[in-house]
Amino acid sequence: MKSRRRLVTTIAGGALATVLAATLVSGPPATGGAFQETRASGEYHVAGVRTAADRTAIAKTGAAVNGQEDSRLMITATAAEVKKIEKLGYDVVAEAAPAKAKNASPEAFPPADAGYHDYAEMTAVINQAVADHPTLISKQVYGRSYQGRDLYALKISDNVGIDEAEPEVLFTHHQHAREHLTVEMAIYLINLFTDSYSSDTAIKNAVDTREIWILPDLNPDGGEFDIATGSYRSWRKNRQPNSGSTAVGTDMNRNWGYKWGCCGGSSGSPSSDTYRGAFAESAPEVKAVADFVRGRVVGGVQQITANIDFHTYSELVLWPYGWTFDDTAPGLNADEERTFRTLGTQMANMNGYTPEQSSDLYITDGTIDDWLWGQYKIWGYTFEMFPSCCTFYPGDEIIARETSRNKAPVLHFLSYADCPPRVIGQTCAAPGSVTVTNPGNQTSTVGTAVNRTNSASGGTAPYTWSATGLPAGLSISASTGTITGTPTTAGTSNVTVTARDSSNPAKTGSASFSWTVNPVGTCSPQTNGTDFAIGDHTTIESPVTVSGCTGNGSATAKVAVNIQHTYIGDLKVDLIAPDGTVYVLHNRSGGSADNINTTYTVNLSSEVANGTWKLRVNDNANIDTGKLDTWTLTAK
Ligand code: 0X9
Ligand code: CA
Ligand code: CA
Ligand code: ZN
Ligand code: CA
Repeated sequence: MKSRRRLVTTIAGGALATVLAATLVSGPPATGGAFQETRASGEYHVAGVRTAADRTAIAKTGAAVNGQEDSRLMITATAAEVKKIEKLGYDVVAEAAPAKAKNASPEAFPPADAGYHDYAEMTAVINQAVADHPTLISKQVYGRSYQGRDLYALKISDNVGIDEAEPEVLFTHHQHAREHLTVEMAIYLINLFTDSYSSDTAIKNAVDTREIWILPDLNPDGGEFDIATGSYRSWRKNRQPNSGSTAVGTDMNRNWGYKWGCCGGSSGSPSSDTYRGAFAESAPEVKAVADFVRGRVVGGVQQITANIDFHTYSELVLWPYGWTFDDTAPGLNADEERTFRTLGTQMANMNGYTPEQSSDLYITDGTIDDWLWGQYKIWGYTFEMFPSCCTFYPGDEIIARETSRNKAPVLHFLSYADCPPRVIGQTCAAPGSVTVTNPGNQTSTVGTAVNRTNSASGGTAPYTWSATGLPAGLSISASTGTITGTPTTAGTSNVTVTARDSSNPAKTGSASFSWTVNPVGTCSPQTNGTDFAIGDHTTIESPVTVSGCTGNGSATAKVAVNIQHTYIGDLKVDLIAPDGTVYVLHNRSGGSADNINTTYTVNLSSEVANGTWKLRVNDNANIDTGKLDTWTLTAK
């Protein structure tokens, strides 16, 4: 088996000694100064930790596991959690508080780390990107943090203003306040996809064929709190108070609504750094993202296919599940596990991280990747970024190197987002489709009622029908596909009717046509769009009223007829003038052919145009039947 980098010492002895300058514990170390009342936990390492079972036992106390170096496990823990870990028989050692130059201006990074972006600086970068590339990137506010900060989602794609049928890929950043490098990762991706679009064909291809969502800062309150005093506070959670406790904050990555709190992978104690919250999605910042993801269900189909959730640190590529040690479990079969592992390993080979199932670290429950997969089968990965160990606060000089390090894996990931199982040679079966009969272009008149039924085949009936672009006054019945109503405004609309397989919502079909609504009282084409059933041995008559014309009809008048019938040799079709004159359009020709979809030219120069005309259809034989769908008379 491949040696796991993160379990191997990678820091030179001197650096290690500095990082681990530590004293044996006798209570939480003093960090946080003026904000001591909210700072229930401190930084420690636990000695003699080697297995996922060890780490899970320690995580179960509620301590947040930050990373591992040799047999030392870095944690953030309350005094009570430290006691529990000691009871398990481990030695717990407090870390020295990180020494960083104080910063004079509040809510900004210390001068030595000025290359990092606080919330305001991140917002400015986003706004600049949108201003520079308005056709490629758009910004929306998908919610507000507990303290009221705007939560931003950036969409990046060609035709960014249109919701196209392209795989949507979600990048999420900064669930954990102190993991500031993840915001830099978001900024790197935003700039990469926009600034390099016209010069880098791989970028252009990714942007053109995908709809990329970047949520750059899931936890702005926590991030601002972490830097607010000029000394890092090592804050992890959001900044939402907890009723009945002085301890602040929920661990957002234990608050998602799939197997929330199931498995000892989170804490029920508000003072814990892995506090799961009072209920799933109790953190407004988690609820906002979850609502955003739910909002990407369009026509019953989740549009987002894949996600990377960025964290620090440990240099890992992780995949579900976190709630169980088992590689496969309900909702995650062997092929899916192999897909996760293969794509995860390929990405790790590109950035030099270590690939593993997330529970190989320790059991977690209520994490974003388990939720995305468990709820929506979104291929969700967690990246733990630089360093391999042991700090959340690497200097700003590493930002460019450690963000661009993920360019290749992110592009690779995007290239498979249409169908991740392709990575193991599988295809993603096309859902199939429903065929909607195109009714042809439609005409009607303001104030005259319309009633036309659409038809479809393939898929599983009954279909769910919808339509876009219907003329004002008309609507479609979701269960029958019948368009009814009375047009209120003259004009031409482009209508698309869609039928959706009732048992497989991914299976759809649609037809597009134009619908012209003529004003009343002008000499305009007249349509009867009401369906008339044509039974065996029956005659039906469908009227239209022409008004606003002067004199007689045209020598080349048009009669457009749309009949659905399974044997047109049964049919005689006549146009009857207002005075009763009969013009034969179709007389039992065509044998067993289906449907009449024909525009006839008729000499109406001896007929007064105005008045009520009829289309008469007679069926004179058994077995085959149909309906008059629609017909239009252009008398002049
Ligand atoms: O504990 C976490 O939430 C992540 N580590 S961190 O140090 N950034 O806090 C790891 C989560 C791993 N589990 C899953 N991704 N399911
Ligand atoms: Ca697009
Ligand atoms: Ca889309
Ligand atoms: Zn994290
Ligand atoms: Ca018949």
